[in-house]
Amino acid sequence: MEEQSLSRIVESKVASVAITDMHTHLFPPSFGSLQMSGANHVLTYHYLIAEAFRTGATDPKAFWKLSTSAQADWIYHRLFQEMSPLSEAASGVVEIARQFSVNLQVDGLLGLRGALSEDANDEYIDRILKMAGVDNVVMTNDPFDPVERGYWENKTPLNPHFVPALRLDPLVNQWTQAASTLSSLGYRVSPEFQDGRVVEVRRFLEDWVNRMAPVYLAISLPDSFDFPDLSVRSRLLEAVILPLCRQHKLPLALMIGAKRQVNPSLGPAGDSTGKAAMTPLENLCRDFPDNKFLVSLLSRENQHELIVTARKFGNLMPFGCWWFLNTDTLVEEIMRMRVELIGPTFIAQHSDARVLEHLIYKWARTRRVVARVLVDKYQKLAKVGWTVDSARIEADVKALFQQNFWDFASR
Ligand code: HDL
Ligand code: ZN
Repeated sequence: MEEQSLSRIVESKVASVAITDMHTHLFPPSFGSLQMSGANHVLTYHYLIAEAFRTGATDPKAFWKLSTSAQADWIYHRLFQEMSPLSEAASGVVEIARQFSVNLQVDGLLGLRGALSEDANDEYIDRILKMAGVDNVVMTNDPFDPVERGYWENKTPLNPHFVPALRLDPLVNQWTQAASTLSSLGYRVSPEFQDGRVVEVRRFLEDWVNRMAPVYLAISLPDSFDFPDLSVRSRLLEAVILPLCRQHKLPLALMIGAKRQVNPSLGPAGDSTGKAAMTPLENLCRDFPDNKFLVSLLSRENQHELIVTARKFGNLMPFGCWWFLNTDTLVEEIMRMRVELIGPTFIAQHSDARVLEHLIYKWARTRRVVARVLVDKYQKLAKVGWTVDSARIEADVKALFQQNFWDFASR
């Protein structure tokens, strides 16, 4: 197949592949107050808040007192009117606007507010998913959030495109507060973690696995994460979480390297990144061979060693270019490293979208970058006489954007 048609086929397969977005913070319309969409939420994405605060000119306390609409106005003024929206997140807003035939430079924020919808219904959801080419979004479901807990306890119906994932950060990272929440919910645990009460923590998790039917369990971990050690976290992992995942054949997603609240005045924008050690991950993958680990690391400096570790352990599935890594430059760098070291055996990306319309630019970008890398790799193969047909390219692309995830989850 000559070079031109090869790249045309690769580009069209990547452009058309239906995506499973395996980590987002999105919610269906039935989860009311938790569902985020519309121009004000697009503009007050915490990525843009952090960037706008860099321009100075406001006291964080004053900003947080503003309405979402006033916050959006200020961010728009600082990042779009007083400078060019060159960053990944700012240019993403321009790309969202264009998909809605809004020319921000002419129609302004008012035009975007008129085109997007803050009160998304299932029809709007379907429209955006179609624009982004996404057929499933995996949520981040936190039973320790009283608002979200209420929706689950009331058996709130789920739009079928939304897939639950049970997130356990409070249990694993803030045991003392989690223990008092569990006690208030009728689970007999105490702030001093006693191995004897492990059964009650297990009962709590079993209840939520039955209530949510999650596709995986997930925890984010600091850059300082160690395992094994004498921490409550290690004991919960070993005595409760890993056995439960094995029994239900559920992967455990480990998102490692988040340094929470390095600047609390920025609120949700106040987290940063730190390089994690790989030994804890090696210990987990080696000592728990019947557990499946979906892994994403936040530090760019961890990416190469994560892929090497994935070469050592088939029960480690690297996924996505997380948060500060979701930029054209770093997605390309990480995609190339992964293909070159482990072939098409990983999960190319997740959006981490918090606002529905974010899906549009995040996936358009990823598709463009992944297509560029794959064209290069297939052309290199062709130069040494290996030919691929359209069906094989389609299968490789589908593996990277959804099949590797579902196969790993159901393994
Ligand atoms: O812990 C996480 O799941 C992170 O993705 C955080 O939610 C982070 O604030 C984020 O939105 N990253 O994109
Ligand atoms: Zn996230």
